Amino acid sequence: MLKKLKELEDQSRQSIAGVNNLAELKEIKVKLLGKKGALTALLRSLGTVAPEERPGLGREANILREELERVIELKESSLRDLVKAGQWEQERIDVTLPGRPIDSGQKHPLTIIIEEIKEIFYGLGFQVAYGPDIESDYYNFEALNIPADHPARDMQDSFYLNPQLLLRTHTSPVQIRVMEKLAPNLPVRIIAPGKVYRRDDDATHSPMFHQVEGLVVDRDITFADLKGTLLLFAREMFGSDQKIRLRPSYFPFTEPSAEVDILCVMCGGKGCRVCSNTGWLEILGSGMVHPRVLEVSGYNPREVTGFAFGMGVERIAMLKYGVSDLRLFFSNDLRFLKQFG
Ligand code: 2NM
Repeated sequence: MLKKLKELEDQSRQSIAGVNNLAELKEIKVKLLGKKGALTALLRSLGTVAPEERPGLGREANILREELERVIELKESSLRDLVKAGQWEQERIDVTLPGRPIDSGQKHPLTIIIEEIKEIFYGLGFQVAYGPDIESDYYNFEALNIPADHPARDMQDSFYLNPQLLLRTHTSPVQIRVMEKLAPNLPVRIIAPGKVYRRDDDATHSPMFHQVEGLVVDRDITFADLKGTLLLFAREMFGSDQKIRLRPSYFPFTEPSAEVDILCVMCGGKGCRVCSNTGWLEILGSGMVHPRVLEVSGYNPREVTGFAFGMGVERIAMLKYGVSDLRLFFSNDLRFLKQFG
């Protein structure tokens, strides 16, 4: 009997030592110490042993039970530690690893140009004015002396929402609204940046594009003020040695009117493919505000005069950045957008 106990102890110690997960350990515990376990069976068989040997054997068996319980408990706690260590390993963070780079956004090239234009005119005492993208026929055309048969008024050329409302085709209506509000106060010195809409859509036209228009109204404003202001703008935008050239033109809302050119950004005036060998590139339209436009806006054209101008932001951006395709501004291609700002 004593030998059997000894054998059971050796066996048990061995199998407990060999176990490597908690479920197996529990199984062994049941097989040894459970109601139907090996040690329990041994104790039950004490009845078959000589009565004088029973107390000694009983004591030995109980010592073994306590001993095995202790060994199992130790094993259990060491297995739990292993599991825990595995979990820690999985959650381990290497704080010395470099961070993921954050891909920061940047300003759109058109935003950069608009901000630059605004800064230049702030420096000349201009204020910035805004107005609605949806305009009435009155502010977009009639107040600007644009006749009923003008092509811009055609359904083919403008986006009409109904017979009275359309998407503005220029930002001039903003300037009419400002004059209406301010009159007869002087001076008026504003620029109007914003989106404008025209019904063309090909490689060189977008149905939506951006404009900045400017307006000055005061006593004794002359064509010289127009020239001086636009020369200063051209120098600040395209370099302090820039030159401008004015060519006669026509707009219904100005008289006289002039297109303004700068020296070709590509050849500096020598003549090349970009400037069709003229040495000059058109950057804006301008003129002295038509007396009828001043009048409908609340000013007396016998007392005040004004000049106005308008430029396409996309065109300025293309010339300044050397962008050859207008559509790049609207394609949201990061390879393009990343090159600015
Ligand atoms: C241009 C060219 C010439 C212009 C005129 C006015 C207003 F409202 F004062 F009459 N605003 N903008 C103007 C004049 C715009 O763009 C090519």
